[in-house]
Parts: sequence; C-alpha cells; structure tokens
Amino acid sequence: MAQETPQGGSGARGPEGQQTLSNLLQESRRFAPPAELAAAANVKADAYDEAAADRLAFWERQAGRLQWERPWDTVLEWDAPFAKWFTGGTLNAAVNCVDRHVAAGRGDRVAYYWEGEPGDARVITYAELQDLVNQAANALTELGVAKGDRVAIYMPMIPETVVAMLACARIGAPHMVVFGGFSADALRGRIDDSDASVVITADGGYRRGAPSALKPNVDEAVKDRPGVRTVLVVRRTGQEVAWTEGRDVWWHDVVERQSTEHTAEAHDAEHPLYIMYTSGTTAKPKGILHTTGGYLTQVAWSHWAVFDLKPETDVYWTAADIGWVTGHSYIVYGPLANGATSVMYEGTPDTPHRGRWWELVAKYGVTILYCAPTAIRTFMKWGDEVPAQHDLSSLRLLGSVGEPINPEAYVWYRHHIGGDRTPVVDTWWQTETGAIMVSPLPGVTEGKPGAAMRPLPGISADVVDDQGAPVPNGGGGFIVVSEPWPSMLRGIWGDDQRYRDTYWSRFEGLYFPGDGAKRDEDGDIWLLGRVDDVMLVSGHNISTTEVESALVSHPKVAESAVVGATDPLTGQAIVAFVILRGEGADDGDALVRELRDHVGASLGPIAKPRQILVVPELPKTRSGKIMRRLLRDVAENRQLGDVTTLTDSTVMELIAAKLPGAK
Ligand code: 6R9
Repeated sequence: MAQETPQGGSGARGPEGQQTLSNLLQESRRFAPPAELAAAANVKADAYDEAAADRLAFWERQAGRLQWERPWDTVLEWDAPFAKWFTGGTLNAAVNCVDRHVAAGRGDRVAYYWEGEPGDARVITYAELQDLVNQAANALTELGVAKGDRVAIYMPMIPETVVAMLACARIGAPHMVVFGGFSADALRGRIDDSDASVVITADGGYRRGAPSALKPNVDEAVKDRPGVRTVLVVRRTGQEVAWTEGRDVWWHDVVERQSTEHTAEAHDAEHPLYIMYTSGTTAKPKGILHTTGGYLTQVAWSHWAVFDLKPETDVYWTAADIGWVTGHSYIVYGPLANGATSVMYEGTPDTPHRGRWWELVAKYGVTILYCAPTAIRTFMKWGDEVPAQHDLSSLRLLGSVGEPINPEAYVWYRHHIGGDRTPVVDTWWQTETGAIMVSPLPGVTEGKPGAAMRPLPGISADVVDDQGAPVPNGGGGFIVVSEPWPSMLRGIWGDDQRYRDTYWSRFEGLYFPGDGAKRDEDGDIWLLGRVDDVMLVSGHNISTTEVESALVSHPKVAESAVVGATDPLTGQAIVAFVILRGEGADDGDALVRELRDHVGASLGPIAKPRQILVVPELPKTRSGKIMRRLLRDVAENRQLGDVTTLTDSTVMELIAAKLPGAK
C-alpha cells in the first residue's frame, strides 16, 4: 500500500519498535505455465507434498540419481550448524559428471558447444571430455598433486577450465576457482588463504575483441610464494608470457602426452569438492567450502527440476562466468551430472556486435537460457530491435539469477527473448547455498514478475521479522533457512567461528543469508536485496530493490541503482542513479521530475528519491551485482572505498563526472 505522508506506513513494527521492510510494490501480472510444458514437466505439483511428508527420504531419492561406489549409511548428521550428508557413502564427482554417461552408451552426446569470442568453436562430446579429464588427472598426479591438496584455477572461459575442475574432483584435490577478472592482489589473497600449491591458468583469454592477459597476474600473485610449486599454463591467445623455469609448465607439454586412461578412486560423500571465495567487499573474502555427495545431489536435482531439463533434446546455456558459483553449479556440475548438452561462451555479449548472444542461441538451437538481470537490463538498454533480428524460436524456458529481477525486466525478457511462450524462473540462492533454493517450478508455478515465489521441494525457507518469527502474508523481513539442505556450505575454510558468527548468530537455529524479503498477499516470496542496502527513511525500512524496480518500470529507464544517503531531515534520503534507454536520451530537469513523480505514483510519496542522477554506467561485480556501497560513498561525498572487485574501474570516474558541481 502506498503511504500518504512520510509518517504513515504499512511496514509492520517489530517488538523493539524497529520497522521491518515496508511492502510497497504491487504487481498484478501473472503468467500460467504453458499447457504443453506443464503436461510433460519433470516435476509436478505433488513434489511439494512428497518432500514435505519426509524431507530426508525425498533427498535420499534424489541422491539416487547419482552413481555411488558405496551407498550411504546415514542421510543427515546434524550437529548444528555443521551438517554431514550421506555419510558412509563414497562416490567420484567426475565419474558422475562424465564416465557414467559414456559407460551408458551416451559418449557421442555433446557435453559442450564451446564458442570463443573471436568466433573459433569446439564441440566436445562426453567421450572426448572423459579423455581430456583423464589426461589432466594423470598430469596433476605427475605434478605431485595429491588428494586433499588445493589447486587454484585462474582461467578464461575455455573448455580446459572445466577439464581442470573435473580433473581436480577426480583425484580429490579441492579446486579454488578465481574469476579471471580479479586482480593479482585478489588472487594472492585467495591462494594464501586456501594454501594452494598449484595454479592452473592461461596466457590470456579474449575479452571485448582483444586478448586479455592472465599470466602476468599469476606471476605477480605468486612471487615470494614458494608454497606455489607449479603454475600450469594453457596456451589460448599466444601472447608472450614471462616464464619461471622449474615452476611454470605448459598444459600442452604436460597434459597432452598423458594416457587417456585413469582409474578413479571413490571419495567420501563429505570429501571437500571445492572452495569458492565470496566477493567480499571490505572484509576478508570468505572461503566457502562445498563437499561432494550432498552438493552434487542438489545441483543435479535442481538443474533437472527448475529448468525442466530433457537431456536428450535440450540445449542448455548458463551465460555466466565459471568464476561465479552459478558457473560451478549450472555450467559444470549440474548440467554434466544430468548428461546435458550445454553452450559455453568465452566473451562479452557485445563482441563483435550486440546481437552475439542471440546469434549463439540461433546457431546452437538453445532451448534453455539462464543469465543475470544485469544482462537483461543491458539488452533492454541496447534496444528491442537487436534480439528481434535473430531466430530465438528454439527457446522454451528462461532463468534469472544474481539479483532481484525487476518486474519490467522480467516482462521484457519473457516477451522479447522468450516470445511470450517461455516461463521465466527467478532463482534465488547464494555461493553458500550451493544450489537454487527459492524458485518457481516451470510446469507448476504461475509466474509473477519479480517474485522468486516458493522454496523448492525439500527446502525449508521462510520470511521472518527481526525477532525471527515468521511474517504473515503481506509482511516483510528477512529470508532464512530453517532446516539443513544437501548442498549447504560446510563452513568457511579455516574459520568455524566466522561461519557461526556470519550465518548462525542473527537468529537462533536459523541460517541467515543476509537478504531482505517479503511475503505477498498470496504467500509468495520476493527477495529485496542485501540487508546492508536497506534504507531507513523517516522511520521506514525501504528496500532499494523496490525503488529500483519502480524506476525501471518507466519507459525511459534501462537500469537504476538506489542508495540511502545520510540526510539531516529524514535520517536517510533516497538517491537514485539511472541509466536511460537508447543513446543520447534527454536527461534534463524535466525528466528527473518525471521520474520522481513516477516513483511517487508507483510506490507512494515516501519512496520519492531526493536526488536522481543520470549516469552512463553503474559499478558492478563479476556477477553483475551493483556495488551500492560505492554509490553511497558518492552520494555522501566520501572517499571511495575498495574498488578492486569492480569489473570496470573507470566507471566510478564516469559517475563522478555527472555529479552536480563536477566540471
Ligand atoms: C547465485 C549467486 C548471492 C546473493 C544473494 C542475493 C543475490 C542471487 C537472486 C538474488 C534476488 C535472486 N541473489 N539470486 N537476489 N533474487 N534470484 O548470485 O550467488 O554471488 O553468492 O550472491 O545474490 O543477495 O544473497 P552469490
């Protein structure tokens, strides 16, 4: 409900007098699942009841999708907040992702259609992937990598990245992938923290039409680090590289001469599979630990259920980087565990032209596309005519991940990319959760633009107030998970106390992901951004997401970021940064007034921004999340905080130039 005055309000008041999130946004559009998809859907409505009747039995059945060397004795050992799933069981993740499909006669199926940015392409079948992984596993063993050793992977988006991850999994050496866009400092910090002894990298990769070097960052990161014995280098771009004899070895020298036979050992279900560092803005990044059996069970099941995957016919594409957890779970482990055919693309969406993604969808007949709202909003900004020039009729399902999807972006995606045929699944999860937690099921759930809807079967998630009590329909607060789930993090690498403090101390007995959320009148869940980003305006907690969505619903706005800046009158005042649709759009005072009024009309006067700045770009992380912290610094005229995890560090200068008073 919209408020009439800044003092009025619909946000529920917690017992300590603190306001929980005001529930401002109303959305009435609904999209029923297409009849044909619903009739043939992998998962039907009864899955919710089935899982609710016996959650552990449900997960036990899903674990049965995998090939176990030895079956588990116990489904779950829960010594809160530490979980062990499928204890006593042993399996090999690489065998599950590759060998068993070949053994079942599906070796000729394509695992990846890989496309390099310059247009070079490779088609890799499951049988070929098996040979490559076996050779790499033999090479790692020859290089002295033993079970339990950590291996850092700092690579472009090339097939060898997947091969390296699976080779590590095969020999039981946890991998630690660092996004190729991160700096030498970020890489060094992660190598130090995980104590990795080997780094797998490449000379470089292609980005925005040019080779972009990686090896110099590795050299910088590991100098004075005798703990790093070996740097294994894939030749991708042919750039000149500096070479440290005795430490650096070429992939093509060491891997390609190995045997394609490798006998895999089965590892404990709880054997560490990988460490992935969360982006960590100011604090030291957290090494999130995932293990084998539970992780693989939930990524395989969720990939099959949420994307309604038909491995024989679908061509699946997660358009994201492998250095983000989305790449781990839904480019590598989920799709491969299910024997899917995936597309993998090296470069940026605008190289060599802004229709590159759509060209790839048409070329490979992509049926399922999974990407981030930031990409969708970028495509909105580039204009409807770009996708319209390509044949996108193969698409039958679309997914979104990484940030709340603004209702307008959802509707644009469904219409301009999905041709109004495709359901859109908005999937909420985190590095820490390992797999999708809250999402529609495409054959079951009515789509509601902007809402992640319901916890998946087998997942117990809720929205609670600041005392940890479930909110009624219409209420706002925090999302929590109340029961352990198979792919949950097993802790923070080397820091159990931080694990307890970060995730288990906010509410007794509940996992706290750090996101604001609300339940609408139908009981469906909306994610409202990180709690750190929530604004307190005249005593109302207002979510940045809702104000951003209101701005994006204006036809002239492509993207927006909203922050709360200290204000003598209201505590915090709303400051909005907007990117306009189309080039050369008018950004004068009249437009700013129009946008303020538009927000007022959509959400109520209290949500009207004090200030709106039209900017050319927004600061973003590797996964496209807007770094509002930096915009807050700008809005409050402060020195900028840490910018090392920005994808493009020049963005902040462009924004500063737009400030009133800038020359
Ligand atoms: C998978 C991933 C996790 C944070 C999470 C939340 C945000 C992700 C979302 C979403 C709203 C969605 N997030 N998906 N917010 N709706 N569908 O992104 O992992 O990089 O660890 O980020 O991303 O804030 O807490 P990660």
